[in-house]
Amino acid sequence: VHASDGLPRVLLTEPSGSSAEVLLYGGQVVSWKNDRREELLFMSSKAILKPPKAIRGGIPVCFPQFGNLGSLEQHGFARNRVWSLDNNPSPLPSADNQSSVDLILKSTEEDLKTWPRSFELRLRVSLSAGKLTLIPRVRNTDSKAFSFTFALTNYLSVSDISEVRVEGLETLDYFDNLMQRERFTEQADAITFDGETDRVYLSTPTKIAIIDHEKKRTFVLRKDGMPDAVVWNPWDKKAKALSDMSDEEYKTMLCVDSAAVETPIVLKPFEEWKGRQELSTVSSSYYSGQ
Ligand code: TA6
Repeated sequence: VHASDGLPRVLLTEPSGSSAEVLLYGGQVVSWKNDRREELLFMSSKAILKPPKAIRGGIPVCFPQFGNLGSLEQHGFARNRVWSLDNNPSPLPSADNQSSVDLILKSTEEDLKTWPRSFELRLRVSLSAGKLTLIPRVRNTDSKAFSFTFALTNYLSVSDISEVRVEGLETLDYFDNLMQRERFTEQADAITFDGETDRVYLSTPTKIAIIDHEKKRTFVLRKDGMPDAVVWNPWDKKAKALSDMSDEEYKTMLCVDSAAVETPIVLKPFEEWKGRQELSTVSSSYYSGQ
């Protein structure tokens, strides 16, 4: 763990030359570089890497509430807390030639005031050639059941949002956050972007492809335990309104989140929920929807 700018972080590397950086603040991945040292995640040039502000980029963890669907601050408080290294992670099969770190956030007296449930939130971040895997787990350490909503907000770096296509969400139902969460059904071909987009797609398939024509790169998101997917681009007006995003940066980012939003996850005492997401990149010429 090193702390160049006062923020302790873990640097993961693996033999083929890719790397990832995870901050203890927010348990947040803030960088994922491929074997050619290209940064694959978006990080705003105006991101504020200082508590209690959420960091505008990388992969923020939204827990125990996605969005402003409940009484907590937007996206809950896990991304605004300092996590710890989890020295005794419950045994998770760790595949070989992986480089990984286990982080943990436990409920504090302070948090119990705003969200009166005691929990242990764990996150394993694993790096292997061409793949970044996140395994979140939530254990109910309380004496009564509780429910929560959850998301991993993947800020993907793209060359030009107007050249990006998303495949895998065709014909699905979605809530449109720009239309008071009214429910719509996606049309039958890939999603493209020409304006502010803020949707929660429901019961998505396990694989979603984000195809960046210019960079000839396709991100493939595979997920389990998180049935929904959020697709967000603020576009120009909303980007101008965000103090931690410069006016033009919306053109080079797209959020595609693994999420459990429509149906909150319910845990009985001592039960544990486990999610999983794998982000990988393939060259778009190679990717033909397989
Ligand atoms: O991911 C969708 C969303 O809820 C958008 O409505 C937008 O608010 C975005 O999250 C970013 O939220 P944040 O609190 O990180 O500024």
